[in-house]
Amino acid sequence: MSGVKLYGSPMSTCTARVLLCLEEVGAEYELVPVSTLTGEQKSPAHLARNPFGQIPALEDGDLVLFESRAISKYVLRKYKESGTDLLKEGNLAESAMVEVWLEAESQQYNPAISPIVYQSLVVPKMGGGTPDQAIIDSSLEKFKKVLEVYEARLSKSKYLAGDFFSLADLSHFPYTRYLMVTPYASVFESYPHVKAWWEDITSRPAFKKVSAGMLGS
Ligand code: GS8
Repeated sequence: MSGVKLYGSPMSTCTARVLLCLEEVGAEYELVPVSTLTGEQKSPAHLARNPFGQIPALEDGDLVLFESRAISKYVLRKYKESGTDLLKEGNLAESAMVEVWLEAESQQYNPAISPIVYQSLVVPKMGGGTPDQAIIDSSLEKFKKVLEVYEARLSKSKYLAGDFFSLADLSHFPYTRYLMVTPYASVFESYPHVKAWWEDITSRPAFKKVSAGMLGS
């Protein structure tokens, strides 16, 4: 069976999410570089893969997918024979909890954390611009409220969806990884269960490998 092709950049958060899944299941894959630094994601060739002109996109024969969370589920389903079960689809309640915390990641956690990362890492690095402190401060307030919910959850179960590692945990990695190289990493110090969870998930070999390809490692 030939491997799948992932179009993206190892330093991009959404590409990293899919790379983690591919690594967790031990899939054979090719990472085809598409650089957002040169605007390649808007080229006709890439627009044919992702009509929104963004990375990542995945090609598996004639099947072409975009949206990193949807691609991640496809990868985990395709390679479920690997024995790595990060979706728990054999159990109705467990799989529902995976979905709940995946939604929490994309609808609550990500909107709060991403402006902090964007302002403090991307703005100065990419254009040499000055971070907007008002955006950082209001996002930090929002993020702390989200972390309070996570702290309560993780004081009851080892991982987000239950006492098992899942795609829900994995999906939080890319933006949190970048938060940890900003001056705001210390925000986690006030949430001991969240901090312990972060230390646990980042000790996984797949996380170490994908992290090494990201900025600031
Ligand atoms: C978001 C993709 C995205 O924002 C997903 O795949 O999950 N919901 C989508 N991609 C970014 C890089 S993420 O680090 C991107 O392609 N940015 C360049 C652009 O928008 O032109």
